[in-house]
Amino acid sequence: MEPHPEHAHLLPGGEDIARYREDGYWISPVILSDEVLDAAERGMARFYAGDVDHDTAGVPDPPPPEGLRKHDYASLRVDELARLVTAPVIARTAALLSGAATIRLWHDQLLYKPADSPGAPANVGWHTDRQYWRSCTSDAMLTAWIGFHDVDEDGGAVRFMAGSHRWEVSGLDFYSQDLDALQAHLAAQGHRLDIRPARMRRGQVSFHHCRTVHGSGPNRGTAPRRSIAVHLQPGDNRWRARTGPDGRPVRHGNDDLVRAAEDGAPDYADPLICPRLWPPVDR
Ligand SMILES: O=C(O)CCC(=O)C(=O)O
Repeated sequence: MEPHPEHAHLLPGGEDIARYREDGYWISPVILSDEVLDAAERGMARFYAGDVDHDTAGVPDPPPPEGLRKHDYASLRVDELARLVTAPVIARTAALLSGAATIRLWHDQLLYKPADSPGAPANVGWHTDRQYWRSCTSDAMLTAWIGFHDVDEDGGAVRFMAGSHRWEVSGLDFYSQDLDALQAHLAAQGHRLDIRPARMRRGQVSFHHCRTVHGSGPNRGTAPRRSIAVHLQPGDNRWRARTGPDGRPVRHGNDDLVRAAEDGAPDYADPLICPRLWPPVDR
C-alpha cells in the first residue's frame, strides 16, 4: 500500500517501526496542524458544555467537579473531535507501526487532567490497554495519544515502561493513584522497569502498543492538561467470549453500542461506531 502523498515524509520509516516494536511505543514528529488542534480545543469546551452535534453514543456524563475527567466516545458526539480522531495521518501511522493492512477506530477517550490540587485525584495508574480489551481477538491494537498543547513531565505527561509489551502482567489499574505501589508490584514480579516520559510538542502524537504498561503522574503546571487518546484496532479484530479474573464474562463499552454480527456477537467492524480510518473510506 502506498503512503498518502500529502504526508509520506511524516510517516514512520523502517528504524521507527523497529523502535516501536522494541520499546512498545513511538513518538511521531509534528504531524497535526495548529488549526485542527485549535478546533479540538473548541470541541472539548463544547463537549463539557453539553453542546454536542450527535448523540450517537448517548448523552455524555457531566464532567466531575474535580480530578481527572475521562470521557469515552467524545469524537462520536462532537465534530471537531471527529476531525482530529479521523485524521488519515494517524491511522496510516498506526497501520505502519502495527503491520495491519487496515485500521478501524476502537474508541476514543477525552482526557482532562487538572493542575494538581489536594483531594483531586488525577493520576493515571500503571495499566495496559489490553487488560481492558480482553473481548478482542487482536493483540496488535494500539493507541495514539494527542496532547492539545506541549506536554512535559511537569505537566503530567504519559510515561511508558519501555519493552513492557513483552511482559505478562497482572494487578495493574488505570484508576489507582499509587504509582509507586504498582511499580513495586511489577518489580516484585521480576520486571526491570525502564520508565520513559513522553515529552511532546504540540502536533506530535505518541503511539503505544496495547500491552505496553503506561500511566501518568500529577500535573504540576498551572493549566489543565488537555488531550485525547485514540484507541485503534486492526481491521481483523473481532469479538471473542472471554472471562475476566473474577470468572465473569468480560464486556467492553463497545458491546452496548455496536450492531450485532451475523452470529449475534458484537460487530467490532460496525461502520458507525468503529469506522475504518485507513485506508480512508470514500465519502
Ligand atoms: O492520559 C493519560 O495520562 C493516560 C492515557 C492512557 O491511558 C492511554 O492513552 O491509553
